[in-house]
Amino acid sequence: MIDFSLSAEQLELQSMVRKFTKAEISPFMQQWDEDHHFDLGVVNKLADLGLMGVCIPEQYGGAGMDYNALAIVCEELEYGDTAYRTAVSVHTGLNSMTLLQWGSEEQKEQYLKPQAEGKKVAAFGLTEPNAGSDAGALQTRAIKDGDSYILNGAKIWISMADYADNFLIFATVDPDKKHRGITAFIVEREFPGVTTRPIKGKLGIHGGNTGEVILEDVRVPAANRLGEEGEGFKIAMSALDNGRFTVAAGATGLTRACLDASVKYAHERHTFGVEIGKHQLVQQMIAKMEAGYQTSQLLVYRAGWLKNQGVRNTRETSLAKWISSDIAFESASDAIQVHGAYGYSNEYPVERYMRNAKALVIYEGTREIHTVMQAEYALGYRQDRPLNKMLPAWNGQ
Ligand code: COS
Repeated sequence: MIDFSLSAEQLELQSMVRKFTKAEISPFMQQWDEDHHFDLGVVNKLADLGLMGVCIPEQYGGAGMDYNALAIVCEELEYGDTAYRTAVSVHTGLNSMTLLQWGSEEQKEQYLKPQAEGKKVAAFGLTEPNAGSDAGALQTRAIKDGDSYILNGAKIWISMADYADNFLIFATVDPDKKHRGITAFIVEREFPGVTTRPIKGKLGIHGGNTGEVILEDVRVPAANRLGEEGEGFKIAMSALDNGRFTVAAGATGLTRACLDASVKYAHERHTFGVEIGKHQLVQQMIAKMEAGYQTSQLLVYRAGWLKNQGVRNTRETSLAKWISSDIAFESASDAIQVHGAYGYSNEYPVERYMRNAKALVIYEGTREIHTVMQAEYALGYRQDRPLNKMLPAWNGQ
């Protein structure tokens, strides 16, 4: 049976987050973007509404909803701005869901629960100055010392670096082992030797925080190792299966924002004696946004449906991320075109949408990485096998 309807609970969630975005994000966003201001108050309000752990089971402090509920949250938030969806992506998608999948009961109690309750903010530290797409080449070192590890290295392009309480940090215990030496650690900001600093001069997401995380002789208890030594690359990739899902879901929201802004403007603006929506070349751009929005949403919900079943979805998630982020960028570019010269100024939000959309095409796997992955799946060079620890299926109603 195929069911395309949202449940009553999902519809309620959608309406709640839509209202939240309309009241708490959209009215302020142009100014925040101009001022490069990230508002932690928004995250605290999201936490109060249970939205920082929407798909984490109730026993670990979450709202216990399904994985497509997370997609709904991401779509609605990114309709307001990419910054707040990104906060949820790193906190829930990349960090908390990874603790749910790979953590011990003690780690879930100590770290997952306060994160899902929104009492602690979490981020994800994989990328390094010399290891982006080639994540297996990371150089941050972890050296075992008694009952702890000493971490040294630097992470870059870390969303929420300056606000996170907890980081999931990937380091190698043996560089000769390449990706099989990579190991995951839960690192608290409070651990001596952890410092962060913001990255300036970004093209977009001016209203969000992106930074560096520097680790200097950081002593991490062995109890904070997530999974086994050498299991970190798999953990990072499985985290990306969830992070990419949230990016794809956010991209649908951005595309919808482009569509709505363009439709509104197409009714308001008149040229050659008619509103511009009557011109077929404007209609073509609007039709493409509509088709792109529907396509993205179908790909996202299919990936979410697979997550709900507890099966591997790397292939489907990668496809959703690739296509939805490309569509968001093209939609934003077309939305500017529909607005003409006005679209080129920050009097309208569409120039912000385009600057933000470019990030989606780059982070959590560039367009090129996903293109290659899809080709490899099609050619039979890449296959998805079940993992020893899968993201738990959703068993609720
Ligand atoms: N979940 C769990 N394990 C996974 C996995 C996943 N989604 N994807 C791969 N693995 C495992 C593989 O099974 C393989 O295990 P073995 O060593 O036991 O065989 C191992 O990880 C290596 O995987 P693979 O052979 O696919 O690695 P490749 O080097 O071919 O490709 C790519 C890796 C390029 C796909 C990967 O490095 C990648 O996704 N890079 C982009 C990184 C990224 O998105 N960075 C953004 C960070 S957040 S801004």
